[in-house]
Amino acid sequence: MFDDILINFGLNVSEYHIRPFGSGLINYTYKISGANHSYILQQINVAVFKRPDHIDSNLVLIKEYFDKHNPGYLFVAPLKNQKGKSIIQAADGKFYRLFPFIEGSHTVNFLQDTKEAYSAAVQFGRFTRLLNHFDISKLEYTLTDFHNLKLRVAQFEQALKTAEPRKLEQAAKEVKAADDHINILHTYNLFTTNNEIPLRVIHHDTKINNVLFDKDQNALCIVDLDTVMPGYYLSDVGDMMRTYLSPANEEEKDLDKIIIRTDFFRAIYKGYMSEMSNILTETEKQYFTFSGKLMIYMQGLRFLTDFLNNDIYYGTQYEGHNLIRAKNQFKLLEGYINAEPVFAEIIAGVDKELL
Ligand code: GN1
Ligand code: MG
Repeated sequence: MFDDILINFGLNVSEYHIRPFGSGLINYTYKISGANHSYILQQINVAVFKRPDHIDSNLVLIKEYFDKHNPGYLFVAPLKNQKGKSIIQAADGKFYRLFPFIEGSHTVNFLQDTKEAYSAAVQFGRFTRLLNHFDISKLEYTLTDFHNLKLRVAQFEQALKTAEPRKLEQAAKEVKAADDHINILHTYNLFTTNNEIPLRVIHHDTKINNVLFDKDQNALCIVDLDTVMPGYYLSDVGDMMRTYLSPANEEEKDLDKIIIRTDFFRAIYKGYMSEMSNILTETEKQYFTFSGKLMIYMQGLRFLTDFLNNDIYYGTQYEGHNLIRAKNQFKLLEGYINAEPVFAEIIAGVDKELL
């Protein structure tokens, strides 16, 4: 398997051990381990990413920018093969890229320490800060309307029309929760039409397993760059809120385990702002806490929509998996909203410290 791809990069497959790697829900990822060097091979899911060449051109441009302006920055771009191409269509017709494996790095699926949250938030903030003068008009939208809540709500409403009655019954509580929080869409519509909220270079998938850590739990760099494209900073901060605050993640079935760790909120705020406070406009800053509501709500809707659509998007392991994920996200949303007064105090406290 993969012989034809590895040959393209001058590698002899017999010298490597290949095994599936990571816990992404979209692309297929393998670790290619060798005596001296190891690599990550990834097959792009073209059902999701219809234009793999767009992912590639974005990463090539950003890599060139970093090479010129911030040569020390660890940007894990796909490697170029012997023909100078960083994306290849293999004999099986599928698209692959090869990345260097960052030695000594590992990923985590759960955060145990606020230090990890702080360090990851610094990395995502730094990425957007370093690209503050990058011309975003050069970037392609690798997924159009990816974090467009208006569209996600419309997709949900469409799914309600076509879902099997049995599924609608099973999801009645979550459908109601989606409705109860529709004010999140109204706020979203306000900031997307506010011209003091600019588009920036945004990662769009800041969950913790997209960060590489060293053995001391310092974040080394960010990975999973397929959704790097123009967007709002709320996407990155909000998805950190969604995935770092609770000790149990989106897969957890026991909803009592979904709680909000406000000290992790503080770590995200401090970490992200240590890079971005001089870059963000005052208007953008006002939406910092809203970002979590936006992203948790959107993910709840996306899982719920996929459940109603018979699991056509997210990989699932059991019947009802996407409904469990949706329940989980709506529980998280409740907890988040209840903690908002505490978040406001934290922001005020940190701002004072930084003055
Ligand atoms: C997907 O590929 P992965 O697992 O990192 C999804 C994200 C969701 C996430 C939920 C392209 O990310 O938007 O937040 O699952 N990526 C895409 O776990 O849809
Ligand atoms: Mg990932």
